[in-house]
Amino acid sequence: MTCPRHTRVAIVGAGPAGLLLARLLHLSGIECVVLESRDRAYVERRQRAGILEQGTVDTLRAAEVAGRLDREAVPHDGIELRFDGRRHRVDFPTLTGGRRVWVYAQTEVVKDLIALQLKEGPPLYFDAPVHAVAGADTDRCTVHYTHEGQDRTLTCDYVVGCDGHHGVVRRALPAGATRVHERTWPYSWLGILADAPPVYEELIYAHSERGFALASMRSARVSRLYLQVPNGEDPAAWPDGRIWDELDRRLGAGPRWRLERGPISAKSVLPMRSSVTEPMRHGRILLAGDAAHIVPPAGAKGLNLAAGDVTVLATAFAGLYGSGSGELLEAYSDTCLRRVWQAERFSAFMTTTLHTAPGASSFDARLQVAQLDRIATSPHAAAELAHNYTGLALS
Ligand code: RFL
Ligand code: PHB
Repeated sequence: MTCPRHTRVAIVGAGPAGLLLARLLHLSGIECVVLESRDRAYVERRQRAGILEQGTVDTLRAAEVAGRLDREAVPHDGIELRFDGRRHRVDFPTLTGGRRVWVYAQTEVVKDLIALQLKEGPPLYFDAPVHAVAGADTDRCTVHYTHEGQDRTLTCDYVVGCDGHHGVVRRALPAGATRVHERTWPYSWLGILADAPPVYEELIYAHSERGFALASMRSARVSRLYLQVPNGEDPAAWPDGRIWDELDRRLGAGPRWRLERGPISAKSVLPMRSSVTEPMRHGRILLAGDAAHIVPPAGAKGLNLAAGDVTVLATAFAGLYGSGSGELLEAYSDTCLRRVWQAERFSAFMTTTLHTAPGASSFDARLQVAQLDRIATSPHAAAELAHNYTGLALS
């Protein structure tokens, strides 16, 4: 296969950030190439996020990749909080003037974007790991990668690192060019995918003395469920029966109600980190999505932030290559970081409010319940949650 030797924008990584950026650039007539280290099947199978903000859906529609999403995604107008033996529903449209979220798995977004890109372009190479990037401070960048057993190079005007939290592009930036702010959380999630109908029509976020639980879904027949577990937990310590029993307890099952059980098709432990790299650009190298920042998943923000970054970036490149104005590209990092820090703040709030930290006292637990009670009884507190969950209207 002949691979291009030069392009305008080289995109490293075919997760949601890289694929959506490629699609948006393609629609603006800006030449780009996507290089992905894994194979297509692996990228399409990776189980991750499940909630799309309205702004993300709007971007996918503008990118003309929302045909299946518009048929299959399920709008959600609220979430349920369970705590202290109580249930409280947070109604998004009432509290936010009409905003909502959509249940449509990241795997499906990725499949839709890949199918379209392989049909219409721009070039997308799987099994093409990038191992070095050079030239951030020069007038041209070089990307070194391997494909079909051969070492290759791609020169370009700009490189965008959409290669996730463990990617290579961030590490290619000169020492001292960026600063990383981070926090490791003292607990993880055990996530499962089960062939069982969702327990409830909306997501349930449950606080309990035994730790946090989340009941989400992928379809009318497939549930996605999470349990807080200690860091370093081995999934093998959680046979299926133990998982269902624990979910029942944390979600407040009683004599008249318990989860409908089914075969578990995937089981893994996800550590949690918050991290932001500032700035998100140095010279000709830019970072987007998880390559620049990660959030703990309780706020459902990771994928939505990635979509937000590349929307800003695509508009900036359109300005540069269309009218020759680099103003938006200059502002890229600052524009994104404002929204990123709001998402970090909200994700940290959801995490600390809902999880039981090791060594937490009964005082800590009562404070959490008081916080949740405040959301349940104050429209202002509920609106703050609803606005953040559905996505803040920041440019
Ligand atoms: P991705 O999806 O990690 O994609 C990065 C892509 O880059 C490729 N890559 C390389 N390609 C070429 N050369 C290299 N040297 C490369 N190194 C890496 C990778 O193979 C991959 O295809 O990042 P992106 O596009 O920024 O998208 C971000 C989202 O994936 C992420 O924010 C969310 O999925 C976060 N996240 C979750 N968010 C939620 O809102 N809810 C969740 O339940 C949830 N679960 C998760 C998650 C993230 C996880 N990771 C990253 C560990 C579960 C996991 C396991
Ligand atoms: C999911 O469906 O995977 C999901 C939903 C909401 C979250 C995290 C994960 O906050």
